[in-house]
Amino acid sequence: MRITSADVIVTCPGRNYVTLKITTEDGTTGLGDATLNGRELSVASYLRDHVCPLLVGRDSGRINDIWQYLYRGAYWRRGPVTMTAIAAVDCALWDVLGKRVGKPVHQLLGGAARDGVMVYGHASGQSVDDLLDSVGGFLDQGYRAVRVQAAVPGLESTYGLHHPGTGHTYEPADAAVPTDNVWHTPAYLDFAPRMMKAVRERFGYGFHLLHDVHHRLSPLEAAQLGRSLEPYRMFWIEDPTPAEDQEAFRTIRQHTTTPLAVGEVFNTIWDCQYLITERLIDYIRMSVSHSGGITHLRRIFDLADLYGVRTGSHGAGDLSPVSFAAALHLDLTVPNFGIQEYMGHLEPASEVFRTSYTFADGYMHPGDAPGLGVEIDEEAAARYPYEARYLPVNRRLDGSMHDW
Ligand code: KDG
Ligand code: MG
Repeated sequence: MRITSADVIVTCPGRNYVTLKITTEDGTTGLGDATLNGRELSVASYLRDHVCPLLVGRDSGRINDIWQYLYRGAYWRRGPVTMTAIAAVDCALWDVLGKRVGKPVHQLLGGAARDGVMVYGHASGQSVDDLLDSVGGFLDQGYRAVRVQAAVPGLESTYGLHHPGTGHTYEPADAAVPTDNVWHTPAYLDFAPRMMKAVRERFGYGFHLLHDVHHRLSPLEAAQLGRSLEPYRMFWIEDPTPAEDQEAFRTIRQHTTTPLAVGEVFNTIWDCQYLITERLIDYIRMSVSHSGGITHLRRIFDLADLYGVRTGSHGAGDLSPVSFAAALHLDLTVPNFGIQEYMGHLEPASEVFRTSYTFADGYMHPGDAPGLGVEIDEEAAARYPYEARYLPVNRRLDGSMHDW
């Protein structure tokens, strides 16, 4: 079935989302998420100016060929903008295919390998007491895994805390010019084990405990952190060091048994090949929508399976419900699934995106609607025009830049 149009929808219901809508000659539509936080318009332009015109007239069922055509055919390859754009096309084509044959995408991928997808929620607090309340709330809702982040005493701001009034969704991209945050590693290294101790003392060991370091430590600092957290039996620590220095993970691994997760800033199989084949990580956290879509992420997960690395896909609120649904379909089918991040979306996102995924007892399911199971209301999307918003930046106490 030929593609007749490919349109880009940019909307800001709570935060910016870029969505690609592909339409075929029988009127079937498919959606792909093209959101790249803080760089949204670059992907919108890549699609509108360079990809959409090339899609019209192509056979929507030749998903593998279109993927290769966009990847090899651009000559310039890899990188977040390119791979997010390709991902949007890929997911939209899987959505079209599912709707045309009347099956959910997970069935097209060979069917479910599990009954549900274990997700982790995001507990956070301005103090340890606040954090404990937040963790308790997630456990009461049935979550089996919780990520914990709390304000580091002495620092004015800390990564990963939800804003008052936003429930448990944290949204750091909140300013038209990036906000300056201040970072001090010794304060963090002192606080992190005390935070985990408080959580385990209050709630015990009957659930998975996760934590995101967000690329802020040196290899030896990360090794110290990993060791200091060993008594609390973490499910993982995420992004302990800046992800591009892959040898750093060998250093961390030599010193601690705390499991390591990384990948939300990676875009292709080449970015994680070394980490996986050298067995330097335990979980690969790439997202469907920043890593070339279902077609490419599936290959990455297969490579990871050969080396005992499990999946733990990025599922922050800056990936749209379309991306989240695609992740759930893939998660349901892969043998080496580990866990899925679930942050949810700020309102009024549900006015714009109608979803069919469900949560029960700590597990999510993408539903059995044909395709990905997400629809976009374009009239609602038009009510929320794009707003320039950036992630914060981090500076050390002496004013020099640090990784955020
Ligand atoms: O856009 C950046 C966010 O997606 C990122 O800060 C969220 O680290 C993140 C996570 O683990 O969800
Ligand atoms: Mg993260």
